[in-house]
Amino acid sequence: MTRTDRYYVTTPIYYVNDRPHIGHCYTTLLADVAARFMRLSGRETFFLTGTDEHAEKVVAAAAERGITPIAWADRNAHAFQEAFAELNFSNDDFIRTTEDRHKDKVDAYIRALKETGDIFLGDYEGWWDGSQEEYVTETTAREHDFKSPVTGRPLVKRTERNYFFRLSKYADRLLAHIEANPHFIAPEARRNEVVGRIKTGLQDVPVSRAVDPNDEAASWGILMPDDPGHRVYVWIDALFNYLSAVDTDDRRAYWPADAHVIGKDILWFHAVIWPCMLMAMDKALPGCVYAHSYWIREGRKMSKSLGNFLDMPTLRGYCNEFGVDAVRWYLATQGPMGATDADFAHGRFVEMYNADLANSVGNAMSRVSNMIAKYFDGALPDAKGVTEYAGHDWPAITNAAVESAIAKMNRLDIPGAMQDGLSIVRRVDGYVHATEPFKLAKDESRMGDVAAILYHCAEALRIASLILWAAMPERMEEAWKRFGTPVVVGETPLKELAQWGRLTPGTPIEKGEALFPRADAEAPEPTPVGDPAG
Ligand code: ME8
Repeated sequence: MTRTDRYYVTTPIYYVNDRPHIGHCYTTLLADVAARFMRLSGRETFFLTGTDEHAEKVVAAAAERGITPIAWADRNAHAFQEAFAELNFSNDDFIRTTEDRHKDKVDAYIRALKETGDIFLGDYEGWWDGSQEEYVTETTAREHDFKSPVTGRPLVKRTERNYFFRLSKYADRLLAHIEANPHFIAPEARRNEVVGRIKTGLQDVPVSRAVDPNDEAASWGILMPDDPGHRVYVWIDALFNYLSAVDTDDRRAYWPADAHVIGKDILWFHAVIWPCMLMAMDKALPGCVYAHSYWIREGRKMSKSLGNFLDMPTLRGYCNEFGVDAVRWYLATQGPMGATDADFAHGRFVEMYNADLANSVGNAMSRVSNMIAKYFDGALPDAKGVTEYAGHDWPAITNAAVESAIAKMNRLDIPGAMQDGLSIVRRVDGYVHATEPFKLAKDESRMGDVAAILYHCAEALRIASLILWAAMPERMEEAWKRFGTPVVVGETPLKELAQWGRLTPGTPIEKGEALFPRADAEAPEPTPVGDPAG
């Protein structure tokens, strides 16, 4: 099997101290849409997400509650798993950094890097941001008045004897790689930021923290091989997850990952430190590090201090009211995939729901099935080989949309690919409007035209539904059922499934309830469902 037949996509592994919120769900949704699309395309796909559990604050949070760190981590990792199941994510695995399968690999990777001299012991002095568990550069510290750029808490000067990774050694190779692979860091604005910063010079980075072996907290994490006085820095531990999860005989062929989908906050680790570590380990680099921007809420930044994160109870409220697929659609198509942030605003949600789903996809599907019910007793009519009518060359139209969606998904342009699906639906609307089958049906001699028109509409909508399925699996599977064309994902590749003419005349077409009932633009925001803390 060649590389292009496989697809490996990852999300960040999330800090287990937080409750899942829209940000975690968004990144994981993007990876889910990509994974689903690739599976449908016929690629052998592996989609990984998980939790990052060895942070110092996990020990503190557990102690506050009088439970063990692992009990606290279990509880919260479970909350992420549940949230992701509610949103119908299709991850193939969920890695937790506290699992032996991860810890054992990290130990082996670090040993190998010590062996080659890429990890060595040295002294480090810097500004420590305790709230983020990371050092910030002298420049950043000054710019933020020696306070954390994220939480505003004071930075402290710390000196440590640490193990370091020889990042400086790889700067030139990394720059050359970024130049030779224009999509390696996306979107482009992010790539330019990273390149600019690399050019100012790369310093070796600490990869361990000194610990007191007698301190109970020290046992939380992965100890440096052969040196119990040091623990692997949580960020280094976490980055290895992308490799450790597939570093087994049955999964090894998935490496390198095709895409690491992340938020802009963690770009440096993914676009600079991680690729250099991979070079040091003599491993191939991922195809793309895609760093999206942030969701904000009704025009305001979401933050822990403001306590206004759009949380699971709120998202669940939307899912209950509009359906899981409507929430997935809004996030996937209106989200901050580019270099600017996106606003989650209730008014906008309802507007897009009505425009894209109720009035377009749902309306076109019910209109066409209603006419088939009325004029052909619910059995799909025969177009008798006519594929071009009233200036619409349907095989060409649908083929172009599918080709375009595939090309866009290959560079993770998810909103663009979804618009390709929607564009077919809009063409169907325009076609019905232009040809007026409901008027032609009044004339018995024109029933052949009506049959051709309705076959074209149903077939075009079937092909649109294949593209839209990645974002809206549940509703599109319902559409497949109604059109009598259930799809076993991965069995027949998308290009073949999307060939014109696969719908068989005579197939019963079910009417059913509206796929996306129209929403009242004046109705208030849905009531949150469930306990925000639990
Ligand atoms: O950083 N909008 O974990 P984390 C969109 N454990 N996405 C958002 C967001 C927002 N407002 N807020 C957060 C960590 N995110 C580390 C990662 S990976 C080896 C280790 C998303 O729980 C976004 O994907 O803080 C961001 O990168 C991620 O949550 C940070 O999750």
